[in-house]
Amino acid sequence: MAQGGFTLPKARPNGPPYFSRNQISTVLHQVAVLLELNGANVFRVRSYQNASRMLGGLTDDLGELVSTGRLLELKGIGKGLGSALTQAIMEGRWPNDWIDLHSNTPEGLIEMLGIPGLGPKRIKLMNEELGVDSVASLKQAAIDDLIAPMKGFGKKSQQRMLDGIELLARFRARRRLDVGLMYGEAFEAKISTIPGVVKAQLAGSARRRKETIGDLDVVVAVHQEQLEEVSEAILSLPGIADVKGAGDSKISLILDTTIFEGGFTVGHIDPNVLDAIGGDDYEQLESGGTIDAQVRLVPPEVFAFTLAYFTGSKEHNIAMRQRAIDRGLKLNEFGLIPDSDAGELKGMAAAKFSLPALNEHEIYSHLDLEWVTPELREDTGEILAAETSSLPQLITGKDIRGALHNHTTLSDGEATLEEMADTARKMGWNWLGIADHSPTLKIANGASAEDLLQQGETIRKYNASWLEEGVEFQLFHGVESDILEGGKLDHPDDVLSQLDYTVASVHALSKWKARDEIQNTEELMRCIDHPATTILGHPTGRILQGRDGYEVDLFAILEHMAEHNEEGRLKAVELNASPYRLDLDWRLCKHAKGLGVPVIINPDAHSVRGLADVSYGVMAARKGWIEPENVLNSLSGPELRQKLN
Ligand code: DGT
Ligand code: CA
Ligand code: CA
Ligand code: ZN
Repeated sequence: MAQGGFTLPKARPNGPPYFSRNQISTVLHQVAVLLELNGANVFRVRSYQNASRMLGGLTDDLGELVSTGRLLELKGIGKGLGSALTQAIMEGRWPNDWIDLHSNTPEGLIEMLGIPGLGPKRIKLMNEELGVDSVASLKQAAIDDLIAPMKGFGKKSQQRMLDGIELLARFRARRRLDVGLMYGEAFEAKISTIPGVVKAQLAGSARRRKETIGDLDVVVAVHQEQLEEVSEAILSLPGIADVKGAGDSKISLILDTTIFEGGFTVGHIDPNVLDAIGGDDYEQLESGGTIDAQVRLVPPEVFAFTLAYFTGSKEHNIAMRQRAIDRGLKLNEFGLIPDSDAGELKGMAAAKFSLPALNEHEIYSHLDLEWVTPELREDTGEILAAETSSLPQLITGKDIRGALHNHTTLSDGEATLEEMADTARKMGWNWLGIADHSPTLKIANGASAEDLLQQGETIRKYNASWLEEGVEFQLFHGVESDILEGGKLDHPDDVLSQLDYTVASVHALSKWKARDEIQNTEELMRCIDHPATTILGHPTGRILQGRDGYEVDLFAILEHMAEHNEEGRLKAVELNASPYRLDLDWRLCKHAKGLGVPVIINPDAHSVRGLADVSYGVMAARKGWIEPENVLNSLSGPELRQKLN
């Protein structure tokens, strides 16, 4: 029972104190919630809540607090609670009534706590009056319109529950790449430091840099004689909400945010995006989330095979296995085994006869292939390319010299023009483009033409003084114009013509989603035809885990853009690098590349920190076979200026 991370943490091996202050504070909060679910007296519930808050805010050493007796002197810690905490901290044992509360509360009720905006009091009420005892039965009750008539509920809160259930399901099923990588890298790092671990590496979709991650797969090399110790050490790592299964060579578990020592926070999110992923509830959803992880423990000589297998994709594996079969070999997670040797043997027994491979390069080489970088392993032509020495020379973070879609305090950014420029220079960039929102987008504080042109003056002034000082850095001045009715841009032509470039983006999603593919495609094409349009911003408007984009025929759009480029008019497609978007999708990058439509990887930064999001765009671009010459980001400032003119 560990829905939503409602578990009692295991005592760490070398206490006291056997638990951290964070753990104690979390458990007190959980107990309060469980008490409330079970209809306990409000004063009792409140005393646990208060104690949780108070201990969470202390900086004192827990062991000292107990041994000096100061714990009992704290306001709000009564005798009963004091001795319960003393036992937990000094002996590593949770009080029996807390254990009972955790194991006797129906799982379905705890599961419901994960629904944004729903607390224990209302869950209890609905349980008593409607017999609702799980997320599924709550959903049915809402659909049947049984919740709205209840006192203190109403239509609006019923609808909000339905929306919350849908969001929760989405966040439970998959996590965005940035979140998945945070968990994966933290977990990989923790396993790597366990004595006896030769090597630990993240595999699966996280290693392939897919835009969302189902579960984490980690492969660990360990000598057989240390297997047991290492397994035990993994199972007692912090951040494990529950263990689903633990065998000799495979551990399945659920991780929660306690894996992050510095806590888990979400940074500034642009309101447009936030709206699609739960608004005010988003932080609760994300930080209350969990992610499954599967760990495979194998001997060091098998490691490369297991890593390759669990990196996938399944489709890539199938193609690789077929290639092995064609050569009289059997490829699996244990080895690459000649048919003649393995006979009837299976698994690790057959692996003894495997061709050796110290790393993945050697596996590919046994099959007459160049090593394929994990991002490309989707069976979309990479095996043929690896056979014929024609794998792309993929873009890396070092190739990025600047980006064109960034916001400042002139619209909805958090940082000034100066701060953004300064950070870009410190990142080693050669140039930076500023494209604040246009007037129609009120929610993003779109700037007036006058303010925009004023910003241009400032930019020219900085550029002139950098030129004079011999600083190899320059700013480009653009706008992120809303695409209005009929594919029109949001400023008059005489304003647009004074800018270096225009990023044209759709923001009025509901209108675009209400129309069909043909209409949307036509409007976008009309907008692209506008002489001022340089870049098509976040081309589908999708928000990962939030909403699908509007319907549009991007193949037709890219072909249309290709025609413009052939005739010498620069029309670039944005790969919006925000991990919430990653739009253009990597699956279409290869198509843009084939058509000769330049791609621009844009962080869509709303803060100085946001500039670093460009790295997620690079991941997606790599996955889409993009090489440095396919993007505008690899140009030097002077080269880009020439191209924009
Ligand atoms: P995810 O977790 O849904 O984001 O995607 P993956 O790719 O991480 O998939 P997962 O976790 O189910 O399995 C990890 C890798 O293991 C997968 O990419 C390829 C390999 N694998 C799993 N099942 C099969 C299978 O039935 N056949 C083959 N050939 N490979 C498999
Ligand atoms: Ca996976
Ligand atoms: Ca898996
Ligand atoms: Zn923007």
